[in-house]
Amino acid sequence: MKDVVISKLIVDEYFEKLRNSLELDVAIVGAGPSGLTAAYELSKKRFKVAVFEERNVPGGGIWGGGMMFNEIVLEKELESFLKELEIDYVMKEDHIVTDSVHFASALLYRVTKNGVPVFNNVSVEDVAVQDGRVCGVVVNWGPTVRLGLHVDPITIKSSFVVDGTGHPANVVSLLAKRGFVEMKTEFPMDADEAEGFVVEKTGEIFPGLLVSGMAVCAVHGGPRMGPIFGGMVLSGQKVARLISEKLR
Ligand code: 48F
Repeated sequence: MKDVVISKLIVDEYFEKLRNSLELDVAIVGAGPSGLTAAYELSKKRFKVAVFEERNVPGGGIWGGGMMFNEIVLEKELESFLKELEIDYVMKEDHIVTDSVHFASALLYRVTKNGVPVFNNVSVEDVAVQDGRVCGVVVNWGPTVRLGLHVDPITIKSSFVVDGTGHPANVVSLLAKRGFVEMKTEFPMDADEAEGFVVEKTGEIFPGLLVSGMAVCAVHGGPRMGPIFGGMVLSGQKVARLISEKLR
């Protein structure tokens, strides 16, 4: 029966992918622009990386552009990054403007093409901590977590974990509520200030746990910003650089 062959192929391939991801160099939580950029940069250096995304559709806040006007803006300094990824864009008023669906698709294509598994529908509900260091992520199905079902998770070992969960900083908040770290809150909108703030404060917040993207503003008390994505890309690049240095 063809249907059973199809089921077998899916189950076999998925479990091989999952089994190969049980011990990682880097677990990236959240498939938004910063997490995907970090995954892309780390994959170029051949580190063992996986991305965990609680929603069905990876890409985070990219798809919707600003208020569902599906265009995003980046600083002109990111031109070489867009060229590297073969993303089309226009340059206007000293800024890059690109179609958000095109940008999200290109980033996802490059990450997966480089062999990084993106586990969509998988939520990171906790971290593993041993000897005062984050050493893995505790995962469950996204819908299981959302519905509050009483189902125990499984654990994935990782030398480093990146909180790329955007505005709520969901991973850092797990440590904050236990008193391991202090967490501030995101400040009101100010794109001029926010872009630089995000990049400057991107880094390790607790041994083994780094924070990137908008989660940085929630953790360190920086302003939010609208659909300008240069800071997200630069933050993803910086977190990848910091981890690469530590892993080497
Ligand atoms: O919010 P998001 O796009 O993160 P980001 O990389 O980029 C922020 C921008 O999109 C935008 C902005 C700047 O222009 O203000 O908002 O900082 O993506 C975060 C992803 O993390 C997922 C969530 O579904 C989203 O796709 N996520 C959140 N919590 C978890 C998670 C979790 N516990 N486990 C897995 N995924």
